Amino acid sequence: MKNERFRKGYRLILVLILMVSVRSVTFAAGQEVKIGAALSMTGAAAAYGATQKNGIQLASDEINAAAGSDGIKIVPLFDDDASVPQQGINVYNKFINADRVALIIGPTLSNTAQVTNRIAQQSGVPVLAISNTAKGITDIGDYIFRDSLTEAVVIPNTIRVAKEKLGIKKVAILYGDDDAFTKGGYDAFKNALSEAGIEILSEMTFAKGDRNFSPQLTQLKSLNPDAIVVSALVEEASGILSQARQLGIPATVPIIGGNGFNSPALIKNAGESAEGVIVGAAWNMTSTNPLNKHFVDAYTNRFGSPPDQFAAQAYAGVYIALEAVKKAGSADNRKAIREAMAQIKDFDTVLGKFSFTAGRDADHTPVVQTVKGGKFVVFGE
Ligand code: 1QQ
Repeated sequence: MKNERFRKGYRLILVLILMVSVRSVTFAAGQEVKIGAALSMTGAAAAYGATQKNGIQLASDEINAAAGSDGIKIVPLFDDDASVPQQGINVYNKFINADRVALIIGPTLSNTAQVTNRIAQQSGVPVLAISNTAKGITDIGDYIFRDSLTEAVVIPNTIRVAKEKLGIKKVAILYGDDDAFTKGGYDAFKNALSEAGIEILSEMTFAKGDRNFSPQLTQLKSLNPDAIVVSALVEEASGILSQARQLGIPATVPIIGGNGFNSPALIKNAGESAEGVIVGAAWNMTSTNPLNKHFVDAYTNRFGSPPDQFAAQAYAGVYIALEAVKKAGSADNRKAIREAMAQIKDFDTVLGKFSFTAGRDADHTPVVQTVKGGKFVVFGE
């Protein structure tokens, strides 16, 4: 009798342990999860914000239509960070205190993130960056994650491939010295170039909003570099490409860019002058990963033009956020969502199998692209 009771009690404890450890929490049907999306819809980074918004909208609508995701309904709240830190702060404060979001995706620029993310960290609100590639963003604290590969990871690979394929020996660098991303990209290029034994003939700067790059390009042309390395956001990058060719720097001198080049806006703005550009990326349109074809087709059908890397990282970001919410078993417990996010491993996304590093950065293989016939195509890996 005593034994029987013991056995029953034992079984009950086992079942309880199982229930807690499996955590197959189901949400009430239609349980809303508010995600704040701070994106650059205007200003210097507006070209990126537009496709990021599309990626987030598409993923959210797919999740909500499927309704199979434990009943979760994603409610994306979009707001414009205007590509400047102060507006990013306003948007973050609204998301955190008024909307009471479960987590925040964005802001678009590292330059804004390095300020806004401190607010989220202090408030205990998880942030999933989808396009910040500068050093130090996730070092702000343990609530800060990113699915965007850092320039420190991508650029050495770009330089290695460019050197192997083009035999580059000497370059000139042109970079924006007033932005966390363009400056960080410059640092990463400089390190990678010296590690690769490539000579730097000259380093020149510009500022966000500059339109005339002929003083720098004229000087640069006289140095006869094998390639020009540019760390810039897309508006300035487009001007540099067009003016370099107008000033007679031949197409045989390729321009190597950083993450800011990964937008179709570059090709649209610079036209012919964008041909032959070389840029490292976190994603390629023709990636054979099984989720990618669906994503590219669904995005193209809905928005009338194919996605870019920023759309892919945004789309992946929503699914990563959903996975964290599901694992946390809560639609609004920010601490539990943070903890679940840190556990994400080998999760299938359009970026490939996704895991965070111990430092909450993205961890997958970059690709090197070139522009050919008005399109980004794989240059090497
Ligand atoms: C950053 C970037 C930009 C190009 C994002 C759009 O990589 O600011 O970190």
